[in-house]
Amino acid sequence: MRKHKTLGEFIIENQAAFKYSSGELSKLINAIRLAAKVVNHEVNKAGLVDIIGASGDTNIQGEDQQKLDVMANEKFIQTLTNREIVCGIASEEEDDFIAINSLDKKHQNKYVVLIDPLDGSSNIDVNVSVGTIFSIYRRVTPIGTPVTLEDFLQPGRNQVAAGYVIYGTSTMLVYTTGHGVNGFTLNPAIGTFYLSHPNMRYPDTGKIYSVNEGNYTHFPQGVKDYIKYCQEEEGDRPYTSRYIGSLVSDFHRNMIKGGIYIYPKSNKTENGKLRLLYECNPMAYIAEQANGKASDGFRPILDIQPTELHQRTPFFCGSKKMVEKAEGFMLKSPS
Ligand code: P6P
Repeated sequence: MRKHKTLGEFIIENQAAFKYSSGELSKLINAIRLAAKVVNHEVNKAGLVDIIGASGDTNIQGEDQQKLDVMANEKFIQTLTNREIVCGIASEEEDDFIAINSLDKKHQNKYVVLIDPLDGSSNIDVNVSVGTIFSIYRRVTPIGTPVTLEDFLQPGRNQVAAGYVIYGTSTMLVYTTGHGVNGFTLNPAIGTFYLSHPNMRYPDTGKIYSVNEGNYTHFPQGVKDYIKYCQEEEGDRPYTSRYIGSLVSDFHRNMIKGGIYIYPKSNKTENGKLRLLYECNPMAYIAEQANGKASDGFRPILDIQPTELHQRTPFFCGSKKMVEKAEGFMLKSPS
C-alpha cells in the first residue's frame, strides 16, 4: 500500500519554498496542527460531556459564545503564544488584538495570526461540521517595537499563509503558503495528519450554489437575479442548492465538487455577515491558490484595505466561472 506523506514530512520538504524563513513556517503550522488535534478531541466528545451550550458570555459580534468557542480560542492562543514566532494574535472571540511580548527576545517575533477559532459554532449542538480558520502575515512595523493594529489591518494579498481545519466526518487541515493548496486528513488513532488531497483545485465551473435563501427578499437585485439564473431550466441548470450554514464545510465541498458560496449584503446587514480579516481573507487566499475566485461582488477580496479588526464584507467565493457570472448580475443591478 502506498505510504501517504505526513504533514510533518510535507512541511520539511516544502519549507525551502517559504520565501521568508524555513524554520518559522514549520513552527507556525506545527502550532496550528497541535491546537487542531486538541480542539478536534474536544469537539468530537462534546456531545458526551457538559461542554455544549453557551458559556453565558457574548463576543464582540454580540453572538452567544458557545463553550467550545471559548475552549478553541484559548487552545489556539496558547499554542501560538508558546512558539516564540508570533508577535500578535487577533481572534473573532477577542475584542482587541493580543500582543505577545516574548520574554527574552524584545519584540523579535515576526508574524501575526488572525483566527476564527470555531466557525459555525451554532451548529455544534446539532452535530454539524464546524471549523477553524487562520490567516498569517509578517508584521509590517519594525522588529523590536510592540506590535500595532497596523500589523493586522493588511490587505489579504499580503498573507504568507492561510488555512482551515474542518472538524467533520473526518478532521482535515487544508492550507496554502502561496504554492497551491494541500489537504491533510487526521488519523485520530495515532494523531497524525496525512497528505490526502494534494494540490486541491476548484473545477472551473460547477453546479452547486450555497446561499441562505431565507434572506432572499433582503438581497440586492443582482443576487436575486443570479439565484433565479441558477434555478432556470436551461443547459446544465438548474443547479443544486446546498447550504450547511458552516462556511468551512460549504467552502470545502464546493472546492472539491465545484460551486459558489455567497453571503451578500442585505438591507438587514449592510456589509453582509462574514468578517473580512479572519474568515473572508484566508478563504479568498485559499480559493485563488486553488484556481478559484473570491470577491465582494465587484472587487477581489484580497485587494480590500481593512480599516477595522472585525469589519464585515459581502462574500462571493468559488469556481471562477460561477463567481464571474454572479459578478455580472451584480454589475447590472448592484443594489
Ligand atoms: P446564516 C457561521 O455563523 C457563519 O459565520 C458561517 O460559518 C456560515 O456560513 C454563516 O455564518 C451562516 O450564516 O446567517 O446563514 O446562518
